[in-house]
Parts: sequence; structure tokens; C-alpha cells
Amino acid sequence: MEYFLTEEQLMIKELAAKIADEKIAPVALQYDEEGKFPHDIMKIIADSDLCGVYIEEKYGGLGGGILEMSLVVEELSRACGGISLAFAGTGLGTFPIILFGNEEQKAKYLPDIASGKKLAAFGLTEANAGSDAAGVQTTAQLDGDEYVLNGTKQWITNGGEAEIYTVIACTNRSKGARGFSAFIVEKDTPGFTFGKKENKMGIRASCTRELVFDNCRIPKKNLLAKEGMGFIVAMKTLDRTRPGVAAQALGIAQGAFDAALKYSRERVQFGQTISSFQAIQHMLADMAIQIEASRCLVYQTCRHIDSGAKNISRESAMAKVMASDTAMKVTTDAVQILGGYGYMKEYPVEKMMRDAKITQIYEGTNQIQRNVIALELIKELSSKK
Ligand code: COS
Repeated sequence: MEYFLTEEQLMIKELAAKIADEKIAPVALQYDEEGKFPHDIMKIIADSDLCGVYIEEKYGGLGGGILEMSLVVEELSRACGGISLAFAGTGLGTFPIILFGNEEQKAKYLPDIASGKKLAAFGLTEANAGSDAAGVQTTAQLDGDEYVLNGTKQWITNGGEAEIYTVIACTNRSKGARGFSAFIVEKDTPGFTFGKKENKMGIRASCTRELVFDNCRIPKKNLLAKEGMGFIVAMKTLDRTRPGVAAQALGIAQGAFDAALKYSRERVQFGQTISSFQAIQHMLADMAIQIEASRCLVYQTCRHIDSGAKNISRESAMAKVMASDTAMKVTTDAVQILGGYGYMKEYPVEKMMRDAKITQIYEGTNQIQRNVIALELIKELSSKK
């Protein structure tokens, strides 16, 4: 299938694919088992100049957008959906700066992210603020030239491993969603520590950890955009990074499909390879259809966002739902095709099934995505009346 990628996009995709096949696939199971954070793989990605594919050239990046970021995420995730998250989670932590940072903030933080010297993370979720993002309790109080942060963020991807954090906190509780603000917080700031490290079902090479703020003082100039803009910073960021989750799901699905197809040509039962049975052929065909449909929607959504389109929430949510539901279905079917072997840890598909599950949950559950899609559809119809 021709995906109408430019020569540069093809080069990026091929480079990421080479890293996935040669450096990630051989260690994916080991990293999963040990829950080891992939600093060494990130160094390889950085040395290949891929860390800044979505960052402007003037800050040391390659000047691409969401599509370039997603192509890298897709290929890395084909080999390991956990290892790829060190890269993808950094994208999530970086987009608030790309979208809302002033020149000084961009010049200070983006070059180190583009070179791969520093990782980033995004701190929105809390114990009582999951789907209800407006439930954030962490506070930021202005005191002279500093904001004082107090509260705990939960389930933060790259937590403890990243150096740069974009954090949403409440600056005026009486204003509801309009009372939040977004901040850049650097690791090693006094009063900023890391709490519980999660023991997860999948994406185990990724670190998921609490961020704890205890009278953590940060300079006033670390405020992103304006006070009161924090909820919008978070929503506009997620609109642009949900296709990245979709790309992660797409990569995981492709990896599982490749393994299932290969196995079906090798496994002999009743005197024939199982690929000669129609029951297996139809499963493989359905998996391939779902993957192709997801890829087309993901790439098209990325292009729509990169074109500068204003209304992107619906498309972004659709890509995330489609690709993550596909990943869950395809990885489950891949385990089924491998049968008893599929259920064993020696084969890669049981890990892929575990890794796929999170893509239906994080950066907004698929139930929240469907809410967003339905509300946008209704809004569009109302605006035509
Ligand atoms: N872009 C720009 N503005 C947006 C927006 C978007 N995508 N989504 C909402 N807003 C604005 C609204 O227009 C509204 O502005 P006004 O104050 O001017 O009316 C404001 O933000 C509040 O929006 P809304 O009333 O829709 O907020 P809700 O509290 O009802 O929450 C959902 C909306 C459910 C969509 C939001 O909470 C959400 O996305 N939840 C999932 C969070 C998530 O993804 N968590 C994962 C964490 S990161 S791994």
C-alpha cells in the first residue's frame, strides 16, 4: 500500500524500523520481565537524530510534526510498546512547550529534548482526576516571583526518568476548569520528589510513577501561556498526542500480526501448515483489514493536524479509538493463532496483548474519546442549523 509519505518521512520510518528490528526486538522480552527503563535504546534513537523529529529546526529538531512523531512511535512499538514510550511520553511532555511556550522557554528546553539529552513527561492525572481532568487538586500559589506547588500526580509516564515536566495545577479553585495553569518543572527542584513506582500489566519497560510536590518553588517564568489556561493547554496537547497513542497501538498490532502470520506458515497440524485452514486465513485477513484501516486513519489524522486545521479533537479521538481497539483485537487473535505457545512468555504475542490494553485506557479512555466524538458531531450539526 502506498501511504504517500515524503522521502524524508520514509527515511524516518525506515530508520526507526531498523532500530526496532536490530536493537529493540532482541531485548524486548528481557526489558519487559525486568521492568528496565531503556536509557540505552534512547541513546541509540538520539544518535540517529530521531528525538527531535517533531521539533522545529531552529531548536535543533528535524522540523516535522505529528506525522513524523507517529511514524517513529509506530515503528518502535512494532518491536516493543513499552520501550517506545520513553520517546512517545517525551512527546506528550514536550507538546505543551511547543504549543504554548514563549521564545525563552522554547530556547531553554527544546534543544535538549531534540538532541535526546533530556526526556520529558506530562503531569495531569491524579488519584481523583482521571477521566474527569478538571478534578485536579494539586495547587500552585504565587508568592513573589515564585509559584509554590503542592500535591501529588499519579501514573506519570517517564516519571523519575525525565528531566523536564509539564504540570497542570490549580491556581484558582473558584474558577473550575478555568482556574488551572500549566508549568514547567525541572527534576531536582527542591520540594519535587518521586513517589510510588507502579508494577504494571504491560508497557513494563516504561516507568510510571508519582510526582510529589511539597512546597516546591519554581520561578514565575516557568508558567506556560497565562494563568487560567492550564486546562486548555492540557486539552490542546492531548488533541495532538492521542494520534501518537494510536500509532503506538498500530505498531503493536502490526508486530502481533507479523508474528501470527509467520507462525501460521510454520506450525503444522493435521499434516498441513495451519495457514492452509480457512479458519486461520479469515482471522489473518480480518487482522490485516483492521490494521490497514487504522493506519490510513492515523496517518490522515496526523496530516490533518499538521496542516494547521483548527478542529482536530474529533479526528484525533477517532484515530485513538480505532487503532487501540484494533490493537486489542489483533493481539488477542494473534495469541489465539499461536494457541498454547501464544500464551507462553517465550513467544512475543502475550506481551503484545498486555501492552495493547493500555492504549484503550491512557491519554483518555476510549469511553471519553467516544464522548468527545459524539459531542463534536452534535456541535457540528447544531452549527449548521
Ligand atoms: N480544545 C480546546 N478547548 C477545550 C477542549 C479542546 N480539546 N476540550 C475542552 N475545552 C475547553 C472547553 O471549551 C471549555 O471551555 P470554556 O470554559 O470556555 O467553556 C473548557 O475547556 C472545559 O471543557 P469541558 O466543560 O468540556 O470540560 P469537562 O470537565 O466536561 O471535561 C473531557 C472534558 C472529559 C473531554 C476532559 O476532562 C478529558 O479529556 N478527560 C480525559 C483526560 C485524559 O485524557 N486523561 C489522560 C491524562 S494524560 S495520560
